[in-house]
Amino acid sequence: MQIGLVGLQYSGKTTLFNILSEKEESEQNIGVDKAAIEVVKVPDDRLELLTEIFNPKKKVNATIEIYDIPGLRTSDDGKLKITNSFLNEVKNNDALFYIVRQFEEGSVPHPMNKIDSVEDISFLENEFLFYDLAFLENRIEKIKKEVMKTKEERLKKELPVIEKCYAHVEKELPLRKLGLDENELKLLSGYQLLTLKPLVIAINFDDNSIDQVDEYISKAREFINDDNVKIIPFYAKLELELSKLDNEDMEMFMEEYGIK
Ligand SMILES: Nc1nc2c(ncn2[C@@H]2O[C@H](COP(=O)(O)OP(=O)(O)O)[C@@H](O)[C@H]2O)c(=O)[nH]1
Ligand SMILES: [Mg+2]
Repeated sequence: MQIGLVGLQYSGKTTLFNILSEKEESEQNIGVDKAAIEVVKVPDDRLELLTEIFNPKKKVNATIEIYDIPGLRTSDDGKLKITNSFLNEVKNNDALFYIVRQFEEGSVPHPMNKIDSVEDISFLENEFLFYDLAFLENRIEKIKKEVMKTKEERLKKELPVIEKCYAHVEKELPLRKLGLDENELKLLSGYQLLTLKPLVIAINFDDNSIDQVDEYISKAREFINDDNVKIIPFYAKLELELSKLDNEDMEMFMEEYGIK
């Protein structure tokens, strides 16, 4: 299965990607905006978590492709730029991992100059809702035309499902919260609807924001309001340091920072 790391520029995607893929420092692409695919053999709790959520049958020796999607940047008008190539790269994943930032770091400015992980989650959700809404609207029109011409049974069955999805997304609710049944999901499986994809949200903290972990995890949970979405803290920079230490030093380090 393929998981896409999605987020704004400088949220820590590539750092996380490097930790998960256990890249040597010399091969790392930190700060670089390059899409990369990597096959990773579940060496990490987070991937364990993902295989449990998404892929229980294949847990043994599961390999997961992690896709480091180039981050969203602002264009000249100061707004974040959503391009078709970005959306296409998001679409191609079986599950999404939102990487949002809750660390201050002067040398790497947040694209909107505002550190607020919930706002970034909300931004991604809204853009993806908007994409789904446009897709569904188009599809409804197409089906209606086709049904008049061909009276095809499959399309007749599809229409109410698409309309139900449309009505839900129109209320600004993600499709993962619609509770679609197996048949409905099957009908939709070819369409790559973004808010239907299984989601994990990872909030990136550092040693200055570590005491805010509970606060921001709760805020994100309140915003998402969906028990099927896992929300986890991670510590990109600290973990990168950790990955260079041996076991004994690592335990001391983790204790010092209160990382479990
Ligand atoms: N202080 C601090 N810096 C971080 C943290 N995570 C990432 N960075 C830095 O932010 C920059 C961008 O990180 P990167 O992983 O390339 O972000 P991406 O644009 O989302 O891929 C790099 O210089 C990282 O070292 C963090 O938790 N704390
Ligand atoms: Mg990057």
